[in-house]
Amino acid sequence: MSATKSTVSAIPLSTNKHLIRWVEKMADLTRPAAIHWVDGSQEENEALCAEMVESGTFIKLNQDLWPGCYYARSDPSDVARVEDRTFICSLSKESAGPTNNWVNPFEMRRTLKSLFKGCMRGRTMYVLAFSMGPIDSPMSQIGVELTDSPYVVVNMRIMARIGLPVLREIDKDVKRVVPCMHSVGAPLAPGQRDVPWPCNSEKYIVHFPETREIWSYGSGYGGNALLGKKCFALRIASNIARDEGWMAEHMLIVGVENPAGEKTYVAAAFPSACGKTNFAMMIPPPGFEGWKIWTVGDDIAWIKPDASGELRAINPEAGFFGVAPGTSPKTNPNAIATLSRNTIFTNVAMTPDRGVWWEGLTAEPPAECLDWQGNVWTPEIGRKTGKKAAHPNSRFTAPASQCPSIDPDWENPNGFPISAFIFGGRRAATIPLVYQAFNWSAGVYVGATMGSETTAAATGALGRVRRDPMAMLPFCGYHMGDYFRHWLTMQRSLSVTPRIFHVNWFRKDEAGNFIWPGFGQNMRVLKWIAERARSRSAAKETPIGWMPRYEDIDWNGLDFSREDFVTLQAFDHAAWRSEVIGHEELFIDLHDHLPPEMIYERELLICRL
Ligand code: TSX
Ligand code: MN
Repeated sequence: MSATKSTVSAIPLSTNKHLIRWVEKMADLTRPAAIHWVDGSQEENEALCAEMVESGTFIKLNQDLWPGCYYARSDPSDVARVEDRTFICSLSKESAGPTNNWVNPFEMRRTLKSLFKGCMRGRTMYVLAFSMGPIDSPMSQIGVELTDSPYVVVNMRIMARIGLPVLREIDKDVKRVVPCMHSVGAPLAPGQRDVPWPCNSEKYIVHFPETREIWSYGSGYGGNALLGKKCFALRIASNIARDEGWMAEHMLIVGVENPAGEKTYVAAAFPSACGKTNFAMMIPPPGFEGWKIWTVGDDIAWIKPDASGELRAINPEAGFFGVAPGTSPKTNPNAIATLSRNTIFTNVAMTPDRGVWWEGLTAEPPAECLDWQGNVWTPEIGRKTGKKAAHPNSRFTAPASQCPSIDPDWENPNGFPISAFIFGGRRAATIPLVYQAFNWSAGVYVGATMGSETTAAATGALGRVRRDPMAMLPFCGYHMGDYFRHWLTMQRSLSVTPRIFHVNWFRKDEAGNFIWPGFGQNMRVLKWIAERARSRSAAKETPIGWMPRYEDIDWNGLDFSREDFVTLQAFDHAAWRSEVIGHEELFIDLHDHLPPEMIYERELLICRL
């Protein structure tokens, strides 16, 4: 026992001896000034928010306009996930694969131990128990995050189920708990003034797949700090899922309801900047009266075969951590309604009446506001300097329960039957609006070779295709080749395999204009997909898969010519030949773990071209 330990006081809110012992051990390592077991209550949440207003981390927004809403500005250096500082520390480098950063786990443990030594001095350590998935779901998983960030606690309260009900579950000692250590890495000396957004320039986001542990140091932002999301629900869960025969996917889940009240659930994976959240909350266009899109999730799906061999999916999250810029009453009215109250905004701009604003929210920018760094911003300053008012990766953290399109049964512990998988990408050329893969392994090939064109110069040459298999490249916690194999193997435990589709809302004509109106009009594509999954809609066979003919799409309420549709769906042999060569880029890196099916599917595709 250390001498300083007496300064740490807390009454554990759990009877679980392993948990209590681990908390003690970690407090001994990190030396917080206090320990706070998070109960998850509203009173506690209000107290934490008030404390953060006091410390300058939060600004309370105008409660008449934005009830229950708070605003945070991060440190300018801590604005996004840090992929080059993200590590998969499996015992062998081989099992992490070439697309993950790997460090020997014993070496990494030594590094982390010295980083975390005393790193919470002067701060409170919060013991944050959370459940990914409804607490009563057999598919959900439990974690405990020890964090010195109250910002993390209040965000996690929106994004996951937290506090007493989860601790009661841990007391039962039946589910394994994933330990998650988090520190902003900014200890306070006695009397030292805190900053609004403490963090450290040295960052580590570390996963130990075998022992199922997460250690995160130096960042307070999003996926780096809300450890239930990308770190647990994708990187660690993908390892658990592979071992246990299920799937942890970077996918939205929606239900498509037809006028007869029949619901078809689909899961969809898109790389970033494709409008995944917009698609998850889509409103059917005029002409689709009686049709409804129900949102189950916008980011992550845990998918498991049930006793009858049907895949069922839950959304492990309880909120949306959405990109703000581009979100508007035009592009996503359901998101705007969701974030109208009880929402945390990070790195957006603030208007003089203590409201929020971001690029794209309104057609006209406010005459003046404070940008995401707190500096005065006007449209003229924006024009002259190119500076954005909101950071491009600014976020809203909003409760899923507030979404007007949330499925009434979204917390069903048994999840929803998945009839189709959709893969997508942002592609100006070559890739048609929609096609259906011939079968499961052809579909896995489609997912494994999907890619998107870069939209920001910072992420590489503009317009270059970056391969992002199943949108999992930054999130798969093991070898990508083994991940494709797991997808292929899943077929054996299924009585019916979901149909697999590929979509591209972003094809352009020769003049550089988008051919497809997108947004709500995507409903027409989704209807064709949902009916294909029920073997109701027709299609024609092409070298790349099944495609709708003009007459297979419901055009009610939209004036879209047969000619434009032909352009949108055009299949070009020469372009597809270079496309297949592009597929090789990632496959070469993965070659020694690449399932033979991927080679065979590629060969079959080449033969058909
Ligand atoms: O989210 C988008 N979706 C999916 C919606 C359900 N976006 C925004 C992407 C940025 C994250 C889209 N942008 C979509 C789309 O389907 N399509 C486009 C391209 C596009 C942009 C503007 C128009 C049309 C297409 N404007 C007009 O037609 C007026
Ligand atoms: Mn995501």
